[in-house]
Amino acid sequence: MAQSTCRLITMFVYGTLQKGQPNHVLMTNTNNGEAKFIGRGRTTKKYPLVIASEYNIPFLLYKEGHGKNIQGEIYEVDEQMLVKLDELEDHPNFYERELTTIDVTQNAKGDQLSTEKECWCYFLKKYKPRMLDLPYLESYDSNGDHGLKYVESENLSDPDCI
Ligand code: PCA
Repeated sequence: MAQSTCRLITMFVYGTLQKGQPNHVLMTNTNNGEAKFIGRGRTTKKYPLVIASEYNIPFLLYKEGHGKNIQGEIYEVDEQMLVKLDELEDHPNFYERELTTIDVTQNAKGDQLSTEKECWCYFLKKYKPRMLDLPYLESYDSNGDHGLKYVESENLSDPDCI
């Protein structure tokens, strides 16, 4: 089958899937399909990005207009990779994948750009209201000075974990 017949999906990742973060390896493992880095950007809308649960998981709360314009990375992924990502994030039970507009600020080479793109992104919709009281980040780094390093776990979809 010719590669060019595969449908590519544009993803915006802001958490543990980014380069240098604990789940990025999933995107570089070619057994999972293809993920091509196409640049960096930030959400045109503001959202609360918080770290929560005993596993220190980054969550983008589905509450437009609150929080910050969130920085992240943009990838084109094939359908096989999309299935893997949805499995990891437990879409649609835990995170829910939605389209949102991204201001693309850099291409893959690091050249400055200014263009908008509709990208898929994982949001937490069923959050507890008290999560809105946590500090709002603009970008995520597991080793950031918040001190809340990500803890690997199989229990993402346990509703008690948040
Ligand atoms: N992984 C996804 C959503 C949050 C997370 O840790 C991401 O990096 O975008």
